[in-house]
Amino acid sequence: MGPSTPAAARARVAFLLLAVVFLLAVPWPGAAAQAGYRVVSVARAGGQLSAGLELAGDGEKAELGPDVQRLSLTARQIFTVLPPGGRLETSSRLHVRITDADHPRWEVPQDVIPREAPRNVVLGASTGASPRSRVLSAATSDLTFTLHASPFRFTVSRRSTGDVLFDTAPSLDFKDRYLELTTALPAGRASLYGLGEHTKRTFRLQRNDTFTLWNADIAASNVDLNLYGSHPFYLDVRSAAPGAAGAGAGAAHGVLLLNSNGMDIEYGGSYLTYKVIGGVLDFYFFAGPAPLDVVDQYTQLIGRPAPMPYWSFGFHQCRYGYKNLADLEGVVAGYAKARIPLEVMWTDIDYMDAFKDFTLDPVNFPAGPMRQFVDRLHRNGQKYVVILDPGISVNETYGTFVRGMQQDVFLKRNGTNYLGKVWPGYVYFPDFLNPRAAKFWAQEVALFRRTLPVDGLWIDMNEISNFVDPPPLNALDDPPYRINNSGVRRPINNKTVPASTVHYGGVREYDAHNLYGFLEARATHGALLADTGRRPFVLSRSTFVGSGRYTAHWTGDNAATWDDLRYSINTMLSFGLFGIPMVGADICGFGGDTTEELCSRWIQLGAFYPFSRDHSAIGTVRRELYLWESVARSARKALGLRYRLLPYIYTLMHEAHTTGAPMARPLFFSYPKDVNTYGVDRQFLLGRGVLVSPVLEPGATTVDAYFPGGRWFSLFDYSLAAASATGTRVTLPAPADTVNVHVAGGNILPLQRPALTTSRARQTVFHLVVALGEDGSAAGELFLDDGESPEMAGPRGQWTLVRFSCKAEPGGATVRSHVVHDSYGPSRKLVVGKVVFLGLRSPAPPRGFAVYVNGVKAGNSTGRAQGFRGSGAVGAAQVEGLSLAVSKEFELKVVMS
Ligand code: MIG
Repeated sequence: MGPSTPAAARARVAFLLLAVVFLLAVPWPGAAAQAGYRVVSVARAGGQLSAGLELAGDGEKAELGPDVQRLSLTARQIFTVLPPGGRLETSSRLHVRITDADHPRWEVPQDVIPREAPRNVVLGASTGASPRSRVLSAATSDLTFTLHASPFRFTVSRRSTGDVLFDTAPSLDFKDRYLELTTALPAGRASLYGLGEHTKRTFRLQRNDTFTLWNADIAASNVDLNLYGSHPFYLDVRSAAPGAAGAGAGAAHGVLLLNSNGMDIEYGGSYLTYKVIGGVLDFYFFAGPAPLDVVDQYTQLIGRPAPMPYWSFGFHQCRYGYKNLADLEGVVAGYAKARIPLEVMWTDIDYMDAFKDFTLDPVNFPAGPMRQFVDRLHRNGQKYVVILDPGISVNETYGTFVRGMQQDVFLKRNGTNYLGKVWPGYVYFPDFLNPRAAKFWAQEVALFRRTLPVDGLWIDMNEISNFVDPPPLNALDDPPYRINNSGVRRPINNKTVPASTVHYGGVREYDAHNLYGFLEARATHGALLADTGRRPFVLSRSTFVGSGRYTAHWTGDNAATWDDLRYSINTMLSFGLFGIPMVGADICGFGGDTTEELCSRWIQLGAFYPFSRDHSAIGTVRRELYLWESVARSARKALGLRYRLLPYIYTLMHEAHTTGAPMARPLFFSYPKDVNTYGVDRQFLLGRGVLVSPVLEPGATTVDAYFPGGRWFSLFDYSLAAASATGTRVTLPAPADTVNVHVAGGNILPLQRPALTTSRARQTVFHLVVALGEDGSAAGELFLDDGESPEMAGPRGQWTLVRFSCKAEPGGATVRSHVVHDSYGPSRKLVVGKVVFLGLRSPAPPRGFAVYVNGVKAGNSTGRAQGFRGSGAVGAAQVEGLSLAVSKEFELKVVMS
């Protein structure tokens, strides 16, 4: 390292030290000698480093087109402005962008991902001699960028540990329709997650995994194929710092390639290669180091997940193939009779008149009776959601079509509306990049809701799915590099809108293809918000970076197989990383005939998906949960616990909305130092400390569960299932009606009573489950609002946030509440009626205990101690008959005797 000179601090950034360090260029390990580009000029201003690159040598891969001669690179730290009174600004994000120096190129539009653009820097002319390499490093950031001059490459490393996080090969390709960049990874030390949407056999990336990103209507039952959405983001957790065996494990960072073009990403264990057919190389690095920090930093850029209405955390029932209104009514009645919670009834394309959006089949789903049906659902505290497809039937007698033509909102190719074919036959597709299309869509939604006041909308087929294969019209339809579409390098036009289609503003479908689902979700969210004034619920099949701001996601067309049951965990966890925490798979499997046992095990898992919906395909056996007694038993038990956990789950929604934290998380999110958790994908956490360990195999009556270090208590019977210092495997009983769900010591969970609807459950008293850690402490929180105001925890909103903490003392424990915010009026009427302490220590089994509320001995509470055995025993105490106002701070003490 050479001398460093302090640079002028940016006006907003006090004490920012920018070190410019001159380095000797170090060749990329194992790289071929011939170079892609070399650095010809460098400039630096504030926190930004700019460089001019020039093609070195004759270039390569001529069959993919000529190389761009001159590139420009910018690297900059992006600083987060903390709220007034906050600490020094810090940078947890590094932005590196490489583009054509002479011609503008397609980039993800600013209104899709609003972001600060790099400053334009005029670079001096090439000096002929190669400038020396440079380092961009700030005292307030853990990420260091190093520019290597000749051949050009760059590295990103973690200042605090010296770990190299990203390390590009010199063999960069930059052509008009082909960009290729490879980064080295420390095989064995890097565990990668994310990149999608793909169904994968494991959650953690495996060597030789490939990811094609090109939104397609390909069934989720296919592993390793490009599916409905595109998320070029991964999280990398390192198992140890370099050279320090085992030490420093658990530091995570994230990498986004912000690019909407088609691409292949190849993971080779020791490297990752991006092969992209357009756009620019626009990388964002997120410093972490905790996994939760990474998703926080990522969703700061791409947008926080939308708050979902409280009711959407209830159970949903759907099917493709419900015949008529009587069929729907029968299903609603079936759930009520079986006393299985049903919050939301859904209807697929069957309700439409000849598959036309915003219409009702006059024979099987007639408007008047349908309206009465929805009113009845609403009176019963239930909701109704229907599907919409983007294609608008080309039909002069269809009002929606006529209005769409008048307003000129459809996608065009070769100067005329592009004609596709989907369920209604020939269709035009609204161009959601056109602001007129979003307006048109909102009008249609509002008109339809006057006939049928649906509570949410389900948007399908928005990849866009097309039943025809459009022949190529121009070069865009057949780019020189064929991405691995559908695993067989199928043309990119296959079963979708052709790449030569033109959007508003001249944007090419070639570039914007992967954005369609995002744009439709945004329009649909806006339409519902405008018409209802309430918090929208949108479920979209197709997604892109940032879709979580508007929509939930289901994993698409899985099949009723045990493999699909298992893989649903991988996809759910991936979408948590993508900033779309409200996610679930079709419970009991969509395609094929399910079996009683599979359906039973599926609801045991699916009851803990953030989005919990049973759905199935037309022509397959029905799979409503009441149809088999054993499935009904499983459902009552698992959904019973889900409904008890609703206050906790909804509090996780608040956490997701404010910090990007996934609701369903991999184990390493809470235990990043425990490398044994990195490969766990048959179990997952809800929030920080609720562990779900489902049965995923036929015939099994036990489940092998991994419990990270600490104590774990069953949420069904409060027994201690595991306690270890560093993690342990336990074979748990899992009889037919049982799913294992445990809470980790250290957590306090807010619960309510189960009920058949969420509105009923919300009227019951609260319980606290206080699971004490080994250190005798526990903490948790409770978020409350009306569940349907558009904003969650907004500055003008009405909401309450209460934090609970507990400390064990010799012979007892004290739990305290702290009201952080309380503007939700009804919170004053809500009370905690019961507190369960798990993991109390007692020198001998207690004979009884005394309860003190705010220091005064409580006479009216009752309770019992359970599970204490022998001397130095650990057990539980349950205190009932309490009436502690949620919005008033309290102190509750139990003393064993
Ligand atoms: O071509 O609307 O993934 O959930 O039931 C199939 C009918 C169209 C695909 C969706 C599925 C839905 C089905 N749809």
